[in-house]
Amino acid sequence: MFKNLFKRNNKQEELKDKELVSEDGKEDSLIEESNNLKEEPGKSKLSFFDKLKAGLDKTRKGMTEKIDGILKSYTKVDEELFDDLEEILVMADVGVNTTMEIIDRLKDRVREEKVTDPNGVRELLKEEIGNIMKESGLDNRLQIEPSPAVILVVGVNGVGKTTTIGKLSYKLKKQGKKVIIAAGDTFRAAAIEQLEEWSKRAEVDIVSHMEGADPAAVIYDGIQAAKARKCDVLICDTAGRLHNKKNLMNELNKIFRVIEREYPDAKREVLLVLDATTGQNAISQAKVFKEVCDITGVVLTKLDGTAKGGVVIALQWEFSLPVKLVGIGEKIDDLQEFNTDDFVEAIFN
Ligand SMILES: Nc1nc2c(ncn2[C@@H]2O[C@H](COP(=O)(O)OP(=O)(O)OP(=O)(O)O)[C@@H](O)[C@H]2O)c(=O)[nH]1
Ligand SMILES: [Mg+2]
Repeated sequence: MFKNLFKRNNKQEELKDKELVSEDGKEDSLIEESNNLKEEPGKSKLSFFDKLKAGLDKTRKGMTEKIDGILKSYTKVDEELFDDLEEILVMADVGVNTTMEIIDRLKDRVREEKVTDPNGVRELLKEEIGNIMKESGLDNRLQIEPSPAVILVVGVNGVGKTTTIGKLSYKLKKQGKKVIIAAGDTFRAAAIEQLEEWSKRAEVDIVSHMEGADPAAVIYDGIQAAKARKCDVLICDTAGRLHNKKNLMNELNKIFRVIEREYPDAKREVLLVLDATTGQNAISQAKVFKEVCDITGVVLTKLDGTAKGGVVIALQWEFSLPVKLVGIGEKIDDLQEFNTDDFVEAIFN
């Protein structure tokens, strides 16, 4: 009965081998195409929800529209229908375990509510996806009140950490917060310059050292500057190019120790940035980072360029990681706070 799932599972095992390797640029053409739909910051006529919907367009096409097609092609609710739904969810990167759980619950609901018309299954599926995402009682809001707060941004290279920091600085500044950023990715000069560019665009202060400097020393200076300038939020970039888990753990632990010692009263967020276009690879990265440090939330970027948005469901249910922000484009205002109800509405409506 799970023949399709097992086929898919092998593919996922292959992807797991690529842990900590991002697939940067994989769906570039899709990203470009989708970004052309966006308007300039400040001139956007789209509402928050319309923008989210546009950002999830490919996921809706890859998942919900296929579900609708399948439901239309059946005249009764049978085992084969559930198998087809299962396959669509797995292909949309909902993940095998999460998909099986959703389908089991769906079957229970169909039985309990004596649903015989395939069209009746849609609403139940939507509800069960929402339920499973909210089940562990995750709080999707950034915990940065009361001030001060420090946000450490981690993730493998190319996932969108620096871009997210730029967008988030802009967002928080617009909300009236005083923001400062620390260029903790000292791996290459270009990374520091890129963050400096974002600090200009968002009009927030930045603390940086030279290429090759100790990241923990940059964060230390960032903390001193945040205190002296009475900033509400300090956002720290980190390097994505740490080749193995041990290096990653050492570097992050050093940074955590500095924060612990120098800024013990600051609220703390450790945001793991994952690239939605990498689907199951993002899941593998979440596993590795969860082992290395206490991730408090996920930023899922590049949702605009992928049909694999179903990965959000697995992150929240299987890994108990609240998705706090989603990236839906490359522009400064293409970052949104994540909310499960809006997500489910956006893909099902
Ligand atoms: N379409 C789209 N592109 C994004 C999004 N977020 C980031 N990007 C693009 O992804 C690419 C990589 O982003 P960076 O912010 O440099 O990624 P990083 O994680 O800092 O990478 P390293 O510094 O190399 O570790 C850039 O071209 C960004 O414009 C998003 O939400 N949507
Ligand atoms: Mg970067």
